[in-house]
Amino acid sequence: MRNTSRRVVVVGTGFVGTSIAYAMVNQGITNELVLIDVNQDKAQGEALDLLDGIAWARENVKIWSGTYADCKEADVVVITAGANQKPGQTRLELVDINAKIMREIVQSVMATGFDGCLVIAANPVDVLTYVAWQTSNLPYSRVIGTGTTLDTTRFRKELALKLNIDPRSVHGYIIGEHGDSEVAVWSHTTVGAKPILELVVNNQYLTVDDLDEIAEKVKNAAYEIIDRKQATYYGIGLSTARIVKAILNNEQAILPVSAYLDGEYNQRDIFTGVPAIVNQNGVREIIELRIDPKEKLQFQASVDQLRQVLASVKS
Ligand code: 6V0
Repeated sequence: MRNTSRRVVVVGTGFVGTSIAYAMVNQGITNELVLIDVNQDKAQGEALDLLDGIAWARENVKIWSGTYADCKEADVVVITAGANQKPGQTRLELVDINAKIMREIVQSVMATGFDGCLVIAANPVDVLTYVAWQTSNLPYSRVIGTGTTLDTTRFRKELALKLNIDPRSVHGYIIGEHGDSEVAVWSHTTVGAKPILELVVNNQYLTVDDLDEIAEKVKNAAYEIIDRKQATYYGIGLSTARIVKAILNNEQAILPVSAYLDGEYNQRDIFTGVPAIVNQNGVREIIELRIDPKEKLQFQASVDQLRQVLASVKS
């Protein structure tokens, strides 16, 4: 009989790791879920708590708190372990401590013979995805950062609220750094199939000021939430679950993940958020949008910013 298990290991069972786990159980994305944390009691408690609802879940899921040995048979290992932003702190400021944690974890995962996809959510996610790839020796296509998936859902939601349209009917991407230098790609944003820039003509539905305001709101969303509740996790929980689902189901879905650029967008040797086709082998292909000159400059500035931070941790 064909082995039908779909095993996902989540490393780091804090706010983000548990939200990803909960989203996956809720949506029946996986049927084997392993939780690992340096704080074993926490991982154990979270596994027990998640299991308590299993009779009402969409499908049966085996959930346990495990060890790195469980990664050997995993299809996807999601890494969320690391410090999170404190009020006022940028994502890039987390780099030193989290790069060290990332290297340790990826070494432990790879030592088992793991041969699936790594999905990185810890921040600064673009830089840490590079660190994870470098440490893993996996092909770059199999190392994926959550990138701007969260920023993109925030973007679609803000536009949707403004226009009173279902966010799932609003299409567009935030690209570049998951952070302060991210870029809203207005030139390729549509509502239904209608280009958003047509909606600002005559200011009928939106004004140019509205667009600027929305981009700023999306960029600052995490700060607004962290100021009020010290962490953000539901949005990234759903965003990461979406990526894992695309991998496990071999979906060929287009998602704005942090992917390795090898000439696309005129960039090489960097991971950053760009729309990419995701399937069971990770990133199949990067979608290269013909972004406008202003967006190109913004994207370049975002990548430059990432390169600077990456240089400080690259081994
Ligand atoms: P948290 O609630 O402090 O959880 C972190 C967990 O990692 C804790 O349970 C730790 O015990 C554990 N941990 C630390 N070191 C290790 C280790 N070496 N091995 C195993 N486990 C370890 O933080 P939270 O869950 O809120 O955030 C985790 C990371 O996600 C942070 O870097 C956030 O900045 C990042 N986020 C990323 C987002 C994205 O869009 N990619 C969004 C939100 C947060």
